[in-house]
Amino acid sequence: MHRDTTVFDLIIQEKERQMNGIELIASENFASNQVMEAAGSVLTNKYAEGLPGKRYYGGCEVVDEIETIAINRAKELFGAGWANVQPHSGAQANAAVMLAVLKPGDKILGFDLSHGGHLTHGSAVNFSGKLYEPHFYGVEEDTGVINYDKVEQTALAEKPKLIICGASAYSRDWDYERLRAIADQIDALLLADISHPSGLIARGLLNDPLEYCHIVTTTTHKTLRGPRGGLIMMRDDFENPFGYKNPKGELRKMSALLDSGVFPGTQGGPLEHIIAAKAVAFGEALTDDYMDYIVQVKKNAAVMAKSFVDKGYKVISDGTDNHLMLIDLRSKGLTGKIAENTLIKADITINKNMVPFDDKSPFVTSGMRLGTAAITTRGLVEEDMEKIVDLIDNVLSYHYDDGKIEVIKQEVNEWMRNFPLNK
Ligand code: DSN
Repeated sequence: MHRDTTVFDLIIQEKERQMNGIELIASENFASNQVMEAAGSVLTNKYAEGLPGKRYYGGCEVVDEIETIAINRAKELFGAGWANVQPHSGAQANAAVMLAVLKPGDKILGFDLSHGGHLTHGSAVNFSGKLYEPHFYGVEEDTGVINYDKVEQTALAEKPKLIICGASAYSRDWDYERLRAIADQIDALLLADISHPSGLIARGLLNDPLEYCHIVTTTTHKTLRGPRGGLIMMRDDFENPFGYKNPKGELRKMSALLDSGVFPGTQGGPLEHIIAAKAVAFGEALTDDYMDYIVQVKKNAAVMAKSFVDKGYKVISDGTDNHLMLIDLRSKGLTGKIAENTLIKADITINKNMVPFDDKSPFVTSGMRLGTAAITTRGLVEEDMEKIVDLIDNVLSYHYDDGKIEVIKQEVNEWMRNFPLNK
């Protein structure tokens, strides 16, 4: 068959881009070769609607085994009692949960997108804000940290059916115990979306949401370093508190509601090639090598945040507990848009991000978000974080000087060539 060089030349180009640059987008990582091999395997050819042992198609014996391994490894990794590995993404996982537990118009309470939350936690432009009635909590302007007393006040006043915790740009750990106590006062369910810090949570470096949250969702490709995808988990199954019954008139278990929220509720055939890649990634995340990696991710982020503070940058909440940080650039007279567009000229990739109480639009923003998951996979350690902050500070200080930025780009490219993407 004719080789499609049009597409494959571009894939080679993208690999070069990833090799040459310093990747600081907090939600990205470099999957291992065996994760990518599974994701690119013949399993893409198979239809397998349903669950292992209960499929709507023949020939599912092998994918049943693979999906069962993925489920069991996810449970072992997170200490979960139940897992569904089929969601195509974090957004799909959240859609399935909401379809399972909410009716259109029900109230939800989530972390404000402009304070670091996620689109699927109630944003007006997302299904979660269109189908349900969203309410929000945020951080304090002076500390950049969530005030749980205010979360409680809003929860008691609005009585949402679902409280959502978790974020895309919040660098502090979560008080799941307090949130559960709040949820219990109003008989709400508590959902934790741990998409960003799931790798740190899996290996015990942050509080454990499964101990207190009814349901936990995550992506599998951020700190977890697997293929792009989603996952839903519970520590313990329970009868749904909303009176949803099966055709026999029995109260439905939450696991049954969640399974049907994924399929047939929001998805068709599962991506068995991606599920195999998830199984491989969960296996990797259980190893000592991954433990060393994720500990280094956290150390690198702490050093990077401190280096920014030392150079006079305003890091929201003054530091980080996890792999990421959010920086308010207003004190430097810069916007997120300028920072993103200038740093990319030096092959340093970050993303512009709203900061809490931002006065700029989401297309401009006052902030930038950075994370250490990807560069740590490449083998960078604490002293390299100081060097990266120096490079970023130089680029931003001379953002008007293309000649100087070109010199920094050469330095970045030569330096990064020493580090493989992954092994
Ligand atoms: N787009 C992801 C992130 O960058 O955090 C969240 O969906």
